[in-house]
Amino acid sequence: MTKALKGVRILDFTHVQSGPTCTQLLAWFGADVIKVERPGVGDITRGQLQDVPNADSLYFTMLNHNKRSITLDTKNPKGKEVLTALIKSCDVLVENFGPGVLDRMGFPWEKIHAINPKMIVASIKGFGPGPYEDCKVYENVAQCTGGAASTTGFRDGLPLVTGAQIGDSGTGLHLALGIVTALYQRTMTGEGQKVTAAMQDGVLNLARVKLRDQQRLAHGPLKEYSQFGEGIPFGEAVPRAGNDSGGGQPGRILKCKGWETDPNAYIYFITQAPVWEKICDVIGEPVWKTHPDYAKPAARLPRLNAIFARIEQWTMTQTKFEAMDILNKDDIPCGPILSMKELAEDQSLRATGTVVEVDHPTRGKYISVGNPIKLSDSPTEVTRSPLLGEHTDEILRQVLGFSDHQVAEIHDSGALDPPRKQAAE
Ligand code: CAO
Repeated sequence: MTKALKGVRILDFTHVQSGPTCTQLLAWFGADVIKVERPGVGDITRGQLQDVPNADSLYFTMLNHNKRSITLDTKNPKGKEVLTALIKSCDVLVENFGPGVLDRMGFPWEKIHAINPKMIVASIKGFGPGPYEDCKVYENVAQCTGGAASTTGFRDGLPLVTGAQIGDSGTGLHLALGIVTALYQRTMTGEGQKVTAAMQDGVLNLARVKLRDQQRLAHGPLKEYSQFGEGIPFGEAVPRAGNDSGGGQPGRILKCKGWETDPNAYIYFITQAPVWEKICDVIGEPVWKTHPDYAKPAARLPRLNAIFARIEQWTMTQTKFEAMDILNKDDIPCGPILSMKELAEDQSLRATGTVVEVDHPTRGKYISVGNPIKLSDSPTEVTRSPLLGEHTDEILRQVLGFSDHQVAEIHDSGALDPPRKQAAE
């Protein structure tokens, strides 16, 4: 079966997490992704958080599946020639260098566009144009500057960052959409264009409901926030809402059987209005169906803490999975808090390819998250990440068409070797 992006070639200048998640998705959809890495070191994550000595880290392997790797010193004159040839033969250049790096390398947009007018140049930066545009940015910086941290956590506690990498992987996803959109537009215009996604913007986009609430504040308190029921006045900005639901239907994380010893024996429970009567039956409070303090959503709002305390009395009699089964029969929205261990062992996620086992020549077998986006006519087969420079000669010959003599010249130039200073360290 053919792949959706078959025939698209990506010049992958990405590193760390944000950019690599983007190009990994494109590779899973069938693009030929050529990852250009610094000779000797490669993507810095190869050596970060290493769990197996002398093997690429999981940090690297889990973000760089289905790619090929070429090492190239792009500051070496011959290296620049190779890079120019790569620009001519690729459709998209993706990069998440620090601000200005590509220009300093001698490849600003104007030059790339002149070399290959069809090339799409896609970039992730921490910030868009403005006061912070020159800053280098990592995940948690984006979470803090994009509105996620100020709205995550409990009202009386510190702002919190989330475990989900919404700054890095979230922005990678945004960029991937920008790239395929630009590729589609190119089929009509024949021209490349610049695609940029700033991490701050990506996080703000994902925190969109909180900007909604910021404006609602001007018209009165946010009644679905626990703080309203607790009689605590709202300030000028959207507060942290603990585990309240963002959708306007009250929701909380509640203890389940075993919570005393299992840190994940909890369930998310939403008291969605249309199923309120069923909730009353399940928890053994049928009188709440008609009682004026409980029957209507507005009446319940000031009593949410007491209501959820009563629901929790019931959830504590069930395991999170038993509660899920019982509640789902009545379409009561809920979800067990699943640990990474449970997700890693989940057979249904294995069956769909969302969790995959991959073999690697130096580290052996490991599991990874596969492609979460399923295309019926473009199935994803996850293959291992490349070793550093594993495909250098293959790319020089097969993709760029260099002769043996030219390849030897490139080797002799030092363009494929680590810069001398690093080699001496
Ligand atoms: N050959 C020669 N030089 C190379 C090279 C190659 N193949 N690949 C990279 N380099 C050089 C660059 O030219 C640059 O040199 P100069 O600074 O002298 O111009 C240098 O490597 C450093 O590049 P960098 O600024 O991208 O890397 P960094 O480690 O200093 O910063 C990061 C990392 C992530 C903070 C920065 O790249 C960044 O802000 N990126 C944009 C935002 C982003 O994606 N952040 C997410 C990171 S994941 O949490």
